Amino acid sequence: MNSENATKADGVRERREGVSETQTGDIRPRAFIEAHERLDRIYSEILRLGLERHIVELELYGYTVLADVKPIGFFDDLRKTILQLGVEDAASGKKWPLAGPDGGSYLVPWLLARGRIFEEAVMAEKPLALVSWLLGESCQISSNHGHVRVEGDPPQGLHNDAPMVPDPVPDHAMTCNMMWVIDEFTRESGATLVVPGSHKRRGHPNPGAHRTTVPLEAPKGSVIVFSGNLIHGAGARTIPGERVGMTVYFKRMYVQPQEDLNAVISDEVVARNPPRFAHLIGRDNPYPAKDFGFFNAKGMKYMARTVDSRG
Ligand SMILES: O=C(O)CCC(=O)C(=O)O
Ligand SMILES: [Fe+2]
Repeated sequence: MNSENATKADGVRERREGVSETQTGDIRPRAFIEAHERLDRIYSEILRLGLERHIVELELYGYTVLADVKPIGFFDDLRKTILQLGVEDAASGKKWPLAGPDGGSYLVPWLLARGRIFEEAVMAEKPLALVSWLLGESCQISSNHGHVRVEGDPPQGLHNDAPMVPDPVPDHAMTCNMMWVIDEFTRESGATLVVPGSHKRRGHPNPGAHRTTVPLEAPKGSVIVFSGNLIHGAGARTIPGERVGMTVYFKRMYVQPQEDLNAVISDEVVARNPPRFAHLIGRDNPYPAKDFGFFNAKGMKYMARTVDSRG
């Protein structure tokens, strides 16, 4: 390319990427600087909240257990609310069995659209900082479920949370979960079973993987965060009573959500929450385009290039 062409090409690039040399003396494209500012914010949050140990655990094992996320009374309220919504689902013929028609375990879906307490849970700063570490600041909520497991049902099949993605799944997580431990997780109570380190395997489980699992034991009041690449599944409960867990399932922006929460959460609910809530539920998604337009411009900031998978 001759120098005249090079200058022209630079001019085009500057207009497209918003080079900001004249304002700051920093010649990097603005979109590139903004992508790094997003990383800086993730880093500052980890340090501010003292979560460094949890980052090491996520890296080594693919999961980590957080304490002191909310007062224990908050977990009691979650339990009461989830069980009440389960009763309402059953009454209206919408109970979602988790272990076939003869099993007693069930799912309580769409929680984020069904009570203010769930809005508070999804915005809890410690688990959200770890989710942002795994998926980047642009991540969104895919679904929010109560998982009620009772004695007598078989364990859930082992899986990763990358359904429909062929092996090898990407090195980085495309999804991850907060698992709110509303009742103590022990082997007997039906704790989630995991294969530590399997998030590095980049694949769906092999036959026989169940022999390599350990229960994710955690006291009531914990929040477990785990990579969507981790091999896991709910364990079998072998004692009376119910194990209530709650997942907030997160995804990268380009993954389809399990629940179209954006369609059912009102503007009033969005307005009473921190600004990030709107993005988390998909208010500013660039796609799908609406009203015969090309894209929603509010979401375009996340489409800039980055050198990091969190960008
Ligand atoms: O309930 C659990 O322990 C795990 C649930 C789970 O992994 C899922 O539903 O994908
Ligand atoms: Fe799962």
